[in-house]
Amino acid sequence: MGDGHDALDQLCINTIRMLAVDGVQKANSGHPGMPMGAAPMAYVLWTRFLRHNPANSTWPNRDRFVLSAGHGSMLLYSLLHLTGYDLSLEELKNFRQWESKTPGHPESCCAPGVETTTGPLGQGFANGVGMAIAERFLAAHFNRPGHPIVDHHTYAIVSDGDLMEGISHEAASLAGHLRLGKLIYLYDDNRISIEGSTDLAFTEDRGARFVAYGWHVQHVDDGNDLEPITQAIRAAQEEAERPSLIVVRTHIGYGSPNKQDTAAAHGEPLGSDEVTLTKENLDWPIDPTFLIPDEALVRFRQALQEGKKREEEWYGQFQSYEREYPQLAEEWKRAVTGELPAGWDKDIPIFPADEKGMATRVASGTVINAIAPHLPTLVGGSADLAPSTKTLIEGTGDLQADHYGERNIHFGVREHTMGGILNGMALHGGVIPYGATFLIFSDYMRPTTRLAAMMGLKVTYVFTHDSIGLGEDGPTHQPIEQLASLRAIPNLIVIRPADANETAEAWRFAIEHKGSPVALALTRQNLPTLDRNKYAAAQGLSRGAYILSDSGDGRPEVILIASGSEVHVALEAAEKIRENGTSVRVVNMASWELFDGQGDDYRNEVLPPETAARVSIEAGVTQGWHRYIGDRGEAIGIDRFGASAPYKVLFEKFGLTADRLAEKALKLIGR
Ligand SMILES: Cc1ncc(C[n+]2csc(CCOP(=O)(O)OP(=O)(O)O)c2C)c(N)n1
Repeated sequence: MGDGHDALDQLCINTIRMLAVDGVQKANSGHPGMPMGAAPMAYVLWTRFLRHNPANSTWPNRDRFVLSAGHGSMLLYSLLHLTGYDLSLEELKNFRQWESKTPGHPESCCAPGVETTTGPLGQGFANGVGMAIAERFLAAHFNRPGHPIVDHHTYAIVSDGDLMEGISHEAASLAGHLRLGKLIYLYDDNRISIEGSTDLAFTEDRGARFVAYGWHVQHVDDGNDLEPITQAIRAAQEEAERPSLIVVRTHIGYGSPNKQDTAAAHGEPLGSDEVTLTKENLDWPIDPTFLIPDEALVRFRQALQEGKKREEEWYGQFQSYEREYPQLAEEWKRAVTGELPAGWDKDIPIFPADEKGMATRVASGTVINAIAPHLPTLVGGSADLAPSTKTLIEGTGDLQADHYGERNIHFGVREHTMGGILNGMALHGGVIPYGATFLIFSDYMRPTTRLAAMMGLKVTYVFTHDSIGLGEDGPTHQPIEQLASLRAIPNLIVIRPADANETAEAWRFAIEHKGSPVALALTRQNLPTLDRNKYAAAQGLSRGAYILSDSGDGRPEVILIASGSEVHVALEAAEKIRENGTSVRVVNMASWELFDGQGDDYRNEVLPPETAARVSIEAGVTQGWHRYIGDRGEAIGIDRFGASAPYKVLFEKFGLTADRLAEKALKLIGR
């Protein structure tokens, strides 16, 4: 053991280890090995560096800590309990049990101090990069000379699995490019994953890879030696220009005589015999379990006093900032609470009726630029498709190293990490993040979208080129099953507007909404801008589905239900059906999720149960539409991959035409 490693340190480290061992043993499932090996670095970080206040886990200028290797959750839970967060020892004993605050993997919902939900490897890595970007942006935007009100580090513990996953490669590349000097990752280099040694599949020089990405890389050869870990973190803090990776050689299951350095320590309890041997080996009492020696607790709980002092100091700084810059301070408070400034939407245009119309992606670009001046923390970008997704904010530059206060982020061709970064930005708070790509490539970011939904994050996705309507690029680029697959994600709101004014309403909703991400599906091709004197107002979109056009006495014989570009096909079909003397209703179903959230009365008003003759039309798989059209309904869609041809030809060939829709509808009612 090196300098700076006294008996109390050892006691504290073993306390973390044994809480993890006992927690996993009691739950009879979990991952003891990672916490046992990583306990010393976690201890050093949490007791010597991390600036946090366990009594207020939402203090905005706290350092962020991400346990990217979420399977080692007992490490985080132990640290949270020991340093005085509102997470009782009972909760640690309830690890992995129903309604405990200590689920199998850390979830942002549950215990204070869990900054993000991790478990799918690599996600936490990307989230940390997003947090660090948000920190730099907010610092550039709000700090004034002598008033660094935003000034914190983002730390993570990352594992072999994290570094194997592609998302971390993408995130590391961008973090290096952006020179995120306040990002400090400790790599738990234990060289074991589930199938055994990392030599089976992971043999590149990891450190060299990060050097090539532009990171500052240090090595600590003995993960039990506190002094070199301390020095490395200090050096990482001093490095302002590059993100830091500290490669710490550790031993999975450290202290377990038969399981240390083996995959057996990774994902199952040590077993009661081995727990006993381990405790003997580390000179730890076998009973009681969940033992926290008083001296260790006193040491850890110093975090409460230190945290209180730090937060008070910060608050003092903030008050003087507020005196000097009252307006900015107001803006800051709004940004961190997520409150919108009055009149933020006042410049959203009303698009005049126009047969030629515009693509909804173009309308979206116009709306972004109408709201951006009023929403100074609206920040976003695209995965190298901004000219196509129309997501650039005009009048502001590119967010780059040394220009962190600009609002256009270039994520590069890195959809997966874009999603993870957006999540990290939303988790950090203070910013309103959005990201854009083609709808087809939402597949590349699905794991991050799922986590955004799970965490209820306010993130907006701009997914353009939303159907075969993109034309000649062909089946690789034409979304077919993507709408259905996004709709399958719980707590994700998907909106597919039918014209420019609905696009404006969709953005209005996305900006005002809290508690779930919103995905906008937008067209490449022009769509007519509907005449709202003839058709119902675009505000109906906020209810998910609304009656756009109706004939007769409000008791239609047949209902056409459509989304996005196919709404126009439905309107044309309705004209044909009416010529026949049949009463027909066109329901614009822009968002299933919003419609499903309406009361029975409204839903029955829009889709009266007595009208069983219903036809849906959407340029994607028909899966799911029967929920709205019922057993007797017909769904028109595309249950195959697309094709390369001009888009009008494709709509014709795939049968997404007004004639076919009218014919099907009439046939349903026997005409
Ligand atoms: C994306 C993803 N794929 C697979 C898994 C399943 N899994 C959990 S831990 C793990 C191996 C992790 O090895 P490592 O990161 O080195 O953790 P350690 O063995 O050090 O605990 C795998 C494959 C996962 N959690 N996430």
